[in-house]
Amino acid sequence: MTLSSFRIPGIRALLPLALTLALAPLGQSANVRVLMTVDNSYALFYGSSTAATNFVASDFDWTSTETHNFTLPGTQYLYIVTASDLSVAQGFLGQFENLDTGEKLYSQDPQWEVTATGLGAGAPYSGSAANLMLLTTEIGKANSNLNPSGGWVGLTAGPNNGGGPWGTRPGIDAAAKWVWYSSNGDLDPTTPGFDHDEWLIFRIQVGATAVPEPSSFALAGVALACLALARKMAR
Ligand SMILES: [Ca+2]
Ligand SMILES: [Ca+2]
Repeated sequence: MTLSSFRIPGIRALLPLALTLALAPLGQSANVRVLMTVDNSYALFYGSSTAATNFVASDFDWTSTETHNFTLPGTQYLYIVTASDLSVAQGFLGQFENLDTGEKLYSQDPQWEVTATGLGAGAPYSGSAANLMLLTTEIGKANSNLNPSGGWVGLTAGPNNGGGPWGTRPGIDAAAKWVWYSSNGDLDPTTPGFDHDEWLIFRIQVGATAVPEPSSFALAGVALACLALARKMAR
């Protein structure tokens, strides 16, 4: 037995382990706190970029602020389904905190995307299998740009919390703004009441680690070194 043929199997056995450890920290869970309300109704879900997998809550009263605390299993998308009564005003107002990193952002954050289904009534407001499938289907259409908004687009901000016609919604910072999708170029689609191709879906990615932790770099380096060595010795 030569030296090289003895060592190669050992290195190859180590490779999957090293790669798994390197990738694990990027998908770590995130404890999230959401304070929000919508004129007139919403449902909060999370899932992947292509599917809604979990229902969190729904609410049908714009005057009440809801608090939702939950743990995301890893890097996920929050999905917020919204619809209005097409009367007076419509808007989504909220603040979102990652309790692990201390990050906080508002409903008008440029990381949000919005899409318009144009389906009218029948928005998914529960965690039933049918509703998860309906939302997932519409996410798929948005990802393929096959809906009235032409896919995911930027949202349009209206007044800050405290502005009309809603007044101050309790528990949400004054820095947060009411937002909506503008189907007609209206610079403030939150008033007057109008059907901007409802129902809408807002989404944002949460838990993404922009810069891998030092341990990830180190482990990835080990994996790459193993790979390079294995290739060299296999020649
Ligand atoms: Ca509410
Ligand atoms: Ca309304």
